[in-house]
Amino acid sequence: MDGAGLAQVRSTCPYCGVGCGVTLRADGAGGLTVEGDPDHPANQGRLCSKGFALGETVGLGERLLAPRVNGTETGWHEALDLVARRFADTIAEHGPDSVAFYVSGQLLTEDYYVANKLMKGFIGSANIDTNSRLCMASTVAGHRRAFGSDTVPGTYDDLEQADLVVLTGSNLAWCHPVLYQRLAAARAARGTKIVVIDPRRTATCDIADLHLALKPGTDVALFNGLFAYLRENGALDEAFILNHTTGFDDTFTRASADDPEITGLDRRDITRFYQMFAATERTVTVFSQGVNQSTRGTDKVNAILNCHLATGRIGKPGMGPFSVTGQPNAMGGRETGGLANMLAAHLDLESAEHCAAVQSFWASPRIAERPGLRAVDMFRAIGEGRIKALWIACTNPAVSMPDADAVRAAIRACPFTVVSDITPETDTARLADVLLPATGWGEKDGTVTNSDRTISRQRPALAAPGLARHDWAIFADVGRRMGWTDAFDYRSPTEIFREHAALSGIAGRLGRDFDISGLADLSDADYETLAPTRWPVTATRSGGRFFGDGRFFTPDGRARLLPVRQKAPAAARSPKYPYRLNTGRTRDQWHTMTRTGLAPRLSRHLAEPFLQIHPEDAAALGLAPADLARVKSPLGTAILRVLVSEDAPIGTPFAPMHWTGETAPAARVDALVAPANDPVSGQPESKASVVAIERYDAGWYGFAVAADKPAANVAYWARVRTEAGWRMELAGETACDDWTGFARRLFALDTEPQVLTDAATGTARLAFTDASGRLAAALFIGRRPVTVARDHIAALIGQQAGGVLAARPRGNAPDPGPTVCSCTGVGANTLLAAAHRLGADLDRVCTSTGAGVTCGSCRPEITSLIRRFTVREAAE
Ligand SMILES: Nc1nc2c(c(=O)[nH]1)N[C@H]1C(S)=C(S)[C@@H](COP(=O)(O)OP(=O)(O)OC[C@H]3O[C@@H](n4cnc5c(=O)[nH]c(N)nc54)[C@H](O)[C@@H]3O)O[C@H]1N2
Ligand SMILES: Nc1nc2c(c(=O)[nH]1)N[C@H]1C(S)=C(S)[C@@H](COP(=O)(O)OP(=O)(O)OC[C@H]3O[C@@H](n4cnc5c(=O)[nH]c(N)nc54)[C@H](O)[C@@H]3O)O[C@H]1N2
Ligand code: SF4
Ligand SMILES: [Mo]
Repeated sequence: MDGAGLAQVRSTCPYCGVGCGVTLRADGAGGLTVEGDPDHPANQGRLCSKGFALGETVGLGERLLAPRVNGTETGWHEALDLVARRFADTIAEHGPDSVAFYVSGQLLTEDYYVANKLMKGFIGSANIDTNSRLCMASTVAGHRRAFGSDTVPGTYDDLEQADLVVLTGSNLAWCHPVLYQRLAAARAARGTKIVVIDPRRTATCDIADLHLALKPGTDVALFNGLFAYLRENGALDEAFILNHTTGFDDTFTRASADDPEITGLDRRDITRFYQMFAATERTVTVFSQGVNQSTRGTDKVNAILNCHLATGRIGKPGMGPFSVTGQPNAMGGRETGGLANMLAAHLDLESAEHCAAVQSFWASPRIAERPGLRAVDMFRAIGEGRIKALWIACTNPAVSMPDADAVRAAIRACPFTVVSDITPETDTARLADVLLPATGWGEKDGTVTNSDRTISRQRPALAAPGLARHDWAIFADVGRRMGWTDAFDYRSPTEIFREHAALSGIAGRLGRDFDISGLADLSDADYETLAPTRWPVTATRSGGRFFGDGRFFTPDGRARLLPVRQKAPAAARSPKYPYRLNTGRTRDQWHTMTRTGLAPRLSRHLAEPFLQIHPEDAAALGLAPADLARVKSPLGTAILRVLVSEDAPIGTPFAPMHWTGETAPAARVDALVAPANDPVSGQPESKASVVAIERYDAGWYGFAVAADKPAANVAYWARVRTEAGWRMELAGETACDDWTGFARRLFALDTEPQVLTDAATGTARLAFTDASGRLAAALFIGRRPVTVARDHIAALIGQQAGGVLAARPRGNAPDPGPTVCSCTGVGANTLLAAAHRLGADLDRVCTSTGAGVTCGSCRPEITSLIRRFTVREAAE
């Protein structure tokens, strides 16, 4: 549709796997208003802070608008001829396994389908892997071991119909906020009991009846203990075990051998959890990256599945194991076979029958017959020169892969690297020989599948900018240029979707779970208006749950109970590396920040890379709040701001994964993470690397705000957008004797600043104004971390700001404190003042301040803020 169209378009949020429906309205000037779609089954109109801010992310300021070859803009013909030629030449010389694709769960199903078809069917290698290897691989492997298929049995409704919801390794409040809101509402309405299993106290714990802060990596022992307890207390479903499973005896013997003591939890808490589970038929266990991203990830998954299978609590209303997916199309990627060890349509690469069926359907010259390289091995092979041509699409591995410095070096050294992205300003895009401009969310047209198997349409509301093209069209064009003209002769995503659906019909006939053959004859108009649809969709069934009937996709139709053993994470703590580093997400940023980082309101919340560390660890290390810490692992180093908090367990600090060479180059946490993989799934252990921590004593600390993007070359900096421009934290080794010169370079300004210095304390404050006296930039320097009212100062850019160097809100206006509600910008101090006035009543505090009433994503934090405040007040 043309950008000028003002019609309402229904689409899907491009962030998490909840898959919320959105309604979009283009303003005709490139802008977009975004609202929750009241008719979408996933969210029924709700959105979280990230969804609400989508309109702020569609600007073209940082977009890649034309192909680039070696940094020079070219047309598509030149760029794609080069890509096709280099891939063909490399294959001719070194064979099909000398090339690789590394793709993403953020591609649409149609994009994924074409990329996978090109690699597995025509190039003839299975060297296509995806960032889902870092995300869902352990779940896929665990599902396949237990069910014989990668099937999510239940639906979101189960969370609302359950009487007990166990959340393990999932920070649902921040990572699947709308699902969390649905659960919180169900709890308020019907008293759902909630258990959170996470070493760290997270925002999700605010609705927990029980928080089990187990030692990292001990989930198998906890669930094995549960399995044994259920048996010993007669809580198993003997008939289900007898009729629908195999492996009970071995599993029970194995489970009984593990002692849940190893979790470090209080015996009474463990028993309470086991009693709740045993007593509650309607139990859902939600799991995510605390389970998957582990060298025992697949075993953790099976330990959970064992408990659900042995109680027969699967595939029935309000019960079942539930893997919540991270990316918007993690499921679609699995359906199209985007992983190096899968074939399309949930078919098996190991099965000659399946391979032959797919090859014949594609009429392809060959078909990959053995698994390709999995992400970590793929980048290792690239580093070793075994892969000589690489195409990365829709992911930023130079930041998000473990051992990220080595991955960056490998990509740089690869003889030929193609990157398809929406922006050239990523750590990975900067390494590309050929950079291809893809259309982004709001422009793309296709389908995604969310965590509960619901296929939804992403529809365009904006025109493709510049020369940007859809990812499927780029892959198909290269396929045609490599000589496979008929196989890649697609003119629309509809054609691809129909082909994908038809192939799934063959999979269905071969006894697979993924069958959407009922959609294979969709007309163009039907595809255009396709409403959210849960798979399977066949002539005989549509949507619903799997396995309630006790029939599984294994050869004998029975589910497998799997004996699994507790084992520690790969790296052991030592005197040299005495801490275990946990990593993950914050509420308002998405991965490497290429999109959420464009929305000023999302950068209000936790606007700097940080190390969340327990007060005892901080004291032992001599770290005070707002200090900088240097974190070292055997592989790399990072500098992070210290955030002292009892939420982090002793010995296990937490750091967010979001920061990059573009936003905080010293704070890329994956530079610290060891590439240790789960032996079954190949998923790396992103949450349990060992590190050493010390205070980083900078020679000086700085805070800057500016209308235009500032740029510095100092030991530490972190930069985010604000409504009026930018803000930046800085620190350097040696103090400078010419702060005016430094500030001019930082801001690229040559005017005379207003300067206030104090040689005795080492502070300097500089302000630049434009011709009409409005603040253009300001810099605050000190020998200790700078304490100024940051949000307040950031808001002064572009204003008449005479008093800026006073660095406090003017007059008697109170400092609002760090932002908690990003929708309205309400800060912690404002909320605490309201709680002081009104008491610890969440609704009253929210209503009076305006916080937490737009999207509600910050309500868990407000609850915890006012609760702690009242605890402190009571103690005083
Ligand atoms: N705001 C936001 N939301 C997102 C994303 C984002 O970038 N930002 N990304 C999306 C994606 S792709 C994904 S995969 C999901 C991830 O969603 P989640 O898995 O919920 O998020 P994480 O923060 O990675 O990790 C979850 C929790 O695992 C805990 N954990 C660490 N080690 C262990 C352990 O040994 N056992 C247990 N039980 N828990 C442990 C951590 O303390 C952490 O709180 O989020 C999706 N949603
Ligand atoms: N330490 C640590 N590391 C982790 C994790 C962790 O918990 N801890 N989590 C892991 C997990 S679960 C995940 S999913 C990964 C995520 O890691 P990545 O996939 O590397 O992160 P993103 O920032 O989502 O990267 C998406 C890229 O695609 C671009 N893009 C956006 N839309 C499009 C499009 O339509 N087409 C194209 N071609 N490009 C587009 C974006 O600009 C961006 O550069 O990180 C993993 N890494
Ligand atoms: S919960 Fe938030 S990020 Fe996830 S799909 Fe919904 S609006 Fe998007
Ligand atoms: Mo993920």
